[in-house]
Amino acid sequence: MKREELNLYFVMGSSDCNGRDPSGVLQEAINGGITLFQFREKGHDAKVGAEKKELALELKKICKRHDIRFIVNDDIDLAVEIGADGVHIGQEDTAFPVAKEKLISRMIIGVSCHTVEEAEAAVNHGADYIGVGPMYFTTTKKDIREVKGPEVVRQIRNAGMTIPIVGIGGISVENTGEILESGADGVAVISAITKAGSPFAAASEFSRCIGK
Ligand code: TZP
Ligand code: MG
Repeated sequence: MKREELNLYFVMGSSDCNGRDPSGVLQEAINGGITLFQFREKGHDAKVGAEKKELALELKKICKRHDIRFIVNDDIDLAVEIGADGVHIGQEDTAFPVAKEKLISRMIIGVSCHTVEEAEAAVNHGADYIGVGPMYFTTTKKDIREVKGPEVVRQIRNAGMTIPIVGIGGISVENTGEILESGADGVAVISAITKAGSPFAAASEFSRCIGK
């Protein structure tokens, strides 16, 4: 994948949208300039089964219309079934080789990493990009690891890794600059867009700040 695709990575599921229609939120975010989308359907009221699939297909269609690639969080079977562009897996999710085996070739695989060691393992497995975080404190994900800030990204770059990196966790327009300065190719954002009064305005501000 082109590293520019990670510039403004929007991550979202229905429970992130404050009761708003996820399709509308996604459409606004796309209009505001997001460069990649991840469907992350989590939380106590998350959709499952047929409803989850239906929402995934709806959001994928919107992405496709605008040439934004559509990544599915964790659910490899769903990703394959609906012809997603890729998957994103965490350290506690399906092991990389198992995921790789199930996927259709050319599908993107992103991996969440929290340390230089995890990043090295992901690179060795052949990950297309890594998500590093949490950069800052966030209440969006309940089981977050220790907050280490952009310093981890700097350590990964200093260890010589050139893999595309996106920072995640508590990212706002205000702290985006320091994430990019640490060596990340972009920012992955949930609440700063989904909980904004105007997801369009929020995504537009990020785009301006990233300047690409
Ligand atoms: N992984 C690490 S932090 C996080 C995920 C999925 C949540 C990011 O959400 P927000 O609202 O942008 O802090
Ligand atoms: Mg996960």
